[in-house]
Amino acid sequence: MSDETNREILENNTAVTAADGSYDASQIQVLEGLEAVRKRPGMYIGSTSASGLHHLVYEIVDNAIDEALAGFCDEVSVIIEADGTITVVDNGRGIPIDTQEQTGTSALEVVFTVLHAGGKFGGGGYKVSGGLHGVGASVVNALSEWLNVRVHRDGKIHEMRFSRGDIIQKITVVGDTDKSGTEVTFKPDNEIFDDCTFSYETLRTRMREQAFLNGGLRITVRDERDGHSAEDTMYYEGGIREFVSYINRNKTPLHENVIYLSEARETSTAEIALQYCGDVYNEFLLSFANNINTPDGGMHETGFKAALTRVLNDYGKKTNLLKGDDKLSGEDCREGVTAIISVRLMEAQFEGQTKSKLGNSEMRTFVDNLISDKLATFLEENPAVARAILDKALTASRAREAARKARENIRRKNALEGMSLPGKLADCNEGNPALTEIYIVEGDSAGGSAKGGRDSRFQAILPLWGKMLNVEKARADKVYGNEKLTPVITALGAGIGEDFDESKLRYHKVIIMADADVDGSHIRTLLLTFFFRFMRPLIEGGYVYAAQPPLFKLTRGKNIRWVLDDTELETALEEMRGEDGKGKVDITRNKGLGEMDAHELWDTTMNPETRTLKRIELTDALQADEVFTVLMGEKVEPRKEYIEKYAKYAINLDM
Ligand code: 28F
Repeated sequence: MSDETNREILENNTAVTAADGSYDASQIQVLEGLEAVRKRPGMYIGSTSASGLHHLVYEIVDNAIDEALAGFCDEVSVIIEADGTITVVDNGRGIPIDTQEQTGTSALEVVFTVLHAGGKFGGGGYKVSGGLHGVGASVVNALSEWLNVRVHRDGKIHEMRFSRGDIIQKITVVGDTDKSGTEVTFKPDNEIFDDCTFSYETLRTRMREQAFLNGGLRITVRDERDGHSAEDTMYYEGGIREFVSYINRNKTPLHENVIYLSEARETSTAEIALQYCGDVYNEFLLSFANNINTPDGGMHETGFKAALTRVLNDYGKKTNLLKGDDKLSGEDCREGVTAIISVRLMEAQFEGQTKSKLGNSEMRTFVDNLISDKLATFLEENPAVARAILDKALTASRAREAARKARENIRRKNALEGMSLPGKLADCNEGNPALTEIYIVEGDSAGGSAKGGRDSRFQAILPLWGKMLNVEKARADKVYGNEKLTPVITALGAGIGEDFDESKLRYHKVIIMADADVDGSHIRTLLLTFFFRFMRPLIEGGYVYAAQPPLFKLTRGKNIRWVLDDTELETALEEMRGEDGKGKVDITRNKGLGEMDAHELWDTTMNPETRTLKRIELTDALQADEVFTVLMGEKVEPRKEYIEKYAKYAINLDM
């Protein structure tokens, strides 16, 4: 509704009139309401950026999903039309078009012109879904250059058209139909949105989530823009059970079937789906209220966590799995769990800065009671599953306890006689860490020539032996006590995890020197993953480097030359062949550090004047971590995929 139209109406008092010709408060409310939306769109859809644009679609889809929740619709389609506009269709009853006596308007008109219309607030009572907290279709209408709605109902197709909230065509029968449902097409207003381009991927991802949350509802997303054509249909009979299975698809579940608990009450429902996995140590919890994701949690999550901890502890005590004063903490009970909590309620209160925390306290007791009753029963009826879950929680608890003790005794040791440096460490003379560097070398032979070649004034050598602990599978307690990693921790002197103290670092260059073969790449990946997971500031601070030993050895008679990589190979060859270019030069690939004597190692790889060091960025370590997780994780499938995908760039496997 444009401003002058409003002013004109208000001044001349001619009006948007109701059937009986009166001009009443409700019309003014409509005008002011939609005008307010256009003045401050961010108040209603969060922003006018891409996320606000896509919220327009979610609002309309939300109304269709309400119709599904009411039990009258089982298919929704979202189409990005060839011209970039959006159409949403449902096969529900169709919005009522009969005119209400007292207001002279139809429910159809109300839904698209009155703010907070459509039973989301008070009245209708059947809408419990959320959209952007129920601002309804009228906001979409106000922010659309045009919007058409077609209702298939009672054998006729009834159409109404709007522009920026103004009615430009009252309800008109435009055809016959043997179907029922509602179809809305709209073009976002480019006076409001700087970019009106919809993202298929964004819509598909959100619709997949909605299909999981509304089991049995078939949602189709289609892109008809030229060059984009795509179509996906999402349908999950099992609802949030299948959501959990989808999230766990690359993991190893502890128990075959997803645990599903639900309860329906007068004006609210709660559903929980959960499944533990043996090969993960973190918790994955997603919660929703009225189909809206609540990343900041709130009362439903609080109820879930409290009840889960209580039920597992009670079961542990009753079955004697928990001895004496053993007590599982909340995080012990949630280690390895994937859980989806979905609640629906009438007057959902969303709190916090980003309105993503559920405030209704009655939902805490509702979910708590649901879990306390039904999970306890499930455990009684499924002792094998219960046992597996308890064992996982118990292990987590003991590991946490061991980590605490290990941390304690490292602190005590530090406090008492300071860390005894590892026997294998060949330390340097310089005391100022800013001037010193430590080479972590794979294997004793390389370690030997590194010790021989180094400048002991400022270079320390720490030879590592054998394969590093597979930290992907280890919790903190294993790392603290591990005899292969402890030398690294004590040599660096800065501790690990939350104890890491950069000011205690004994060297400001930590150089990983490993062979350029797969073994070397393995030890480098393991070390980077260890640093990434337990000494992240070391990487963030730019202290970590990878030595770059020469890849090629050129030999002509007595003359030997080491070449860093293939970029320098050509020039080095020409120089060695001499002026006539006839000299025979042998090229061999450097098999490993052990091939070089101490002098060569110094000259090519350790001498600050002539060496090349690669500083490790966080991305390198992150990639190492991902490579590590895939290559070292339990699942064979992702590893196979990764190797197939990267095999042709063998070098990438070498990080
Ligand atoms: C593509 C978007 O908006 N679908 C909708 C309905 C159905 C009814 C309804 C909607 C009741 C009084 C507010 C039909 N028959 N899809 C949609 N489908 N709204 S929105 O009623 C409107 C509310 O005013 C409906 C009987 N009861 C309700």
